[in-house]
Amino acid sequence: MGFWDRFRKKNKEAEDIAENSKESAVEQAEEENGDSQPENEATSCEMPAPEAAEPKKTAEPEPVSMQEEAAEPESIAEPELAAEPEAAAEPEPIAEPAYVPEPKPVYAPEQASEAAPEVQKKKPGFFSKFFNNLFSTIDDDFYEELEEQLIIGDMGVYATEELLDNLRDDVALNKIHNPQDAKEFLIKDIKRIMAQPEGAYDFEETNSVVMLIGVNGVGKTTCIGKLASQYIARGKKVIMAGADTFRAAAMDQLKVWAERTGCFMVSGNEGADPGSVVFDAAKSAKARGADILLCDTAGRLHNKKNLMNELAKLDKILAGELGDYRRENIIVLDATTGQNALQQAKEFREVMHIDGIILTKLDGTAKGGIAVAITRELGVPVKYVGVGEGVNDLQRFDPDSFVESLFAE
Ligand SMILES: Nc1nc2c(ncn2[C@@H]2O[C@H](COP(=O)(O)OP(=O)(O)O)[C@@H](O)[C@H]2O)c(=O)[nH]1
Ligand SMILES: [Mg+2]
Repeated sequence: MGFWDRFRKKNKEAEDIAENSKESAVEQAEEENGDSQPENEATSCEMPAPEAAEPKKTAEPEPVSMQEEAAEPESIAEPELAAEPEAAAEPEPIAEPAYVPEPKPVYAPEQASEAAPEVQKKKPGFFSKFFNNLFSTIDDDFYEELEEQLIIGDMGVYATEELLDNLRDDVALNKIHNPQDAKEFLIKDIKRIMAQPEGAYDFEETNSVVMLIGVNGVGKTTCIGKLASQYIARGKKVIMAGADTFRAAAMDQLKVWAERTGCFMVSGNEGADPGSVVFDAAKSAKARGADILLCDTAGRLHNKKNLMNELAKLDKILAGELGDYRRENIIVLDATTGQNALQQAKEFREVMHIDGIILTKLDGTAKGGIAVAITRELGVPVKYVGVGEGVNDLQRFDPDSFVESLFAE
């Protein structure tokens, strides 16, 4: 059986397993929730207590808690949405050959400000071994093996084919015989795919509302906290909207970040209509003259259209209430989930415009290729990468150093 046959067979098996586990997760959640409906409670605005840990300079002396009138009580949150089907382990689509390098972080996190930033340890990139040890010349075996490595490294089918086609052209045109020279062309071509569009971060310099979407566990809430910290440190007035009202724990988690960063947060009680929370947050943002409104959302079942519609509703409310704010919808994807992350992005994109990607947990995988696959297939730029759980572990995406880290020796 050829490589592609094996690849397709494995993919099919993986899809079947994922589909079965999603269905059973939904069924289980429905059983657990039964018919009980959560109360539709009024949305409240809360301000972290002034003694919050690590208050940043822009913390406002607001009242600890103040009630605001809830927006038109809309249909209550559907309890079964809180299921987390993504927890089902998605098997790796391809068996890895023996020489695949040990998984090591692909993107060395920047040191926190206390540490010396120059002492960044270079880790071997996912493709370093391939170019170092295996081939001394460029022949059919070289291309075949490179293709397999690019796929295993999560580059995706489209990017892999495009990169190989371009490489063959470059090799012929420049009469290259040495794989090391081919590597340089390959690096250059991946950098081309990953180049940031102009104005990728313009939203940070104007009034804007940034909504983070993505399935459960990818790191949305954590990213809201990290972003708030960065923006507040830059003197911006930030408000958080806790629109993940499906679980009380989700609100508590965001509250911790609000307290840590000294950020004003609008939230609802468990089961409250997320639309009401977002509506109130938008009103607060206007009333308080916020620079940036950060909206946390629930991690929904990405394959359920009706659930996506809920997100689309939030999108519309924000557009209606904050027409003069710039809109930035960012999908948060977990780099360790490989091709599954690409699939999630495609499904979310069906219901709303996506302006950027935050790729989290790059510290937990050696395969950064998923960033290339997503950018190539969706044409959406990666704007930030998560490289750890700490408040400083979110970096602006730097395409050049990212691509070089994939090939670093
Ligand atoms: N190692 C690592 N863990 C992360 C990163 N981002 C988030 N996490 C962790 O992932 C888990 C889920 O994050 P959370 O923000 O609750 O995800 P959400 O369900 O999308 O809101 C938490 O334990 C986070 O600390 C990252 O970049 N690296
Ligand atoms: Mg969350």
